[in-house]
Amino acid sequence: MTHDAVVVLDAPSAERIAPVDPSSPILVDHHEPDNLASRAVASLVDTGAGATAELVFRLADAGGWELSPEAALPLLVGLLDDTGFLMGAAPRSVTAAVDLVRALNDRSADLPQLLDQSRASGEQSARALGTLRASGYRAGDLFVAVTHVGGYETAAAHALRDAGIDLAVVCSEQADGLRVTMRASKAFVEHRSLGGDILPALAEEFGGDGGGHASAGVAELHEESIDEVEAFLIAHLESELGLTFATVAWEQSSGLKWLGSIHRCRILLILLWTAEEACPGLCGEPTFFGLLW
Ligand SMILES: [Mn+2]
Repeated sequence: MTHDAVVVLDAPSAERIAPVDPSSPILVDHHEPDNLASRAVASLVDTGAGATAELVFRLADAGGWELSPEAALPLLVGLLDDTGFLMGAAPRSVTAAVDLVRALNDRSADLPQLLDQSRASGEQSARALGTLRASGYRAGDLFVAVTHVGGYETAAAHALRDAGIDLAVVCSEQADGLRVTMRASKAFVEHRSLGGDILPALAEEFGGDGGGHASAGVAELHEESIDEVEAFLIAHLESELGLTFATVAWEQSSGLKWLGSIHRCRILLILLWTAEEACPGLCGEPTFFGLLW
């Protein structure tokens, strides 16, 4: 196939677009830069952009190209979907969205069905199973959860994030290893970037590819054991952050313990009462038990 140029969109590494392997691509991306950045002949990379669609919009805008409704529609869907409907988006992303809405014209009627957010049933069970299967770690205010699902990894990660977990790690088995999907809180990102630090470190340890954004990313690892990945990740986080993680297991609260001991007292009393009934005088005055009861 002959071509003048290869434009790579929304992918920072050659591994992410394999088996395509362009030697000198034009790169448009908003992920943390990886190995495609050094071989690109021209690039528009901005990790502050809400979506790669926003960068395409900026190119069109800067070039003075007219945005047809047919072009504006997918760009707007990309921008809204990638930013979670502009939740926490930068002013520049919001401005781009407004311009794209304006360019929609009669295609605006197509928007609702393209942005349908109702959850598929598989997504619901991934959220539930991912949460139930999670093992938890805590260091001070920082919570980490590691879990595994069969699919809808992103949904499972969001469920854990919704529950207040700072670093949600969702593993899923693939034909040749594990996919590890991560989402992180702002508090976590202040320490380390998922796409810049954590996921590449996993890929380096186990082989494969890892990257993405500061707070969201994925690694495809040549490793089948979730336990191995989990152990390495926690040890890596401990050495990188200078923290010690404790596993979070279910602990009986002191109130419940107290209720438990009351329950044990009652069982003891019933036993004594029964003994007293069987052999009167064995435990002293029966009315004493009656009062206690
Ligand atoms: Mn994106």
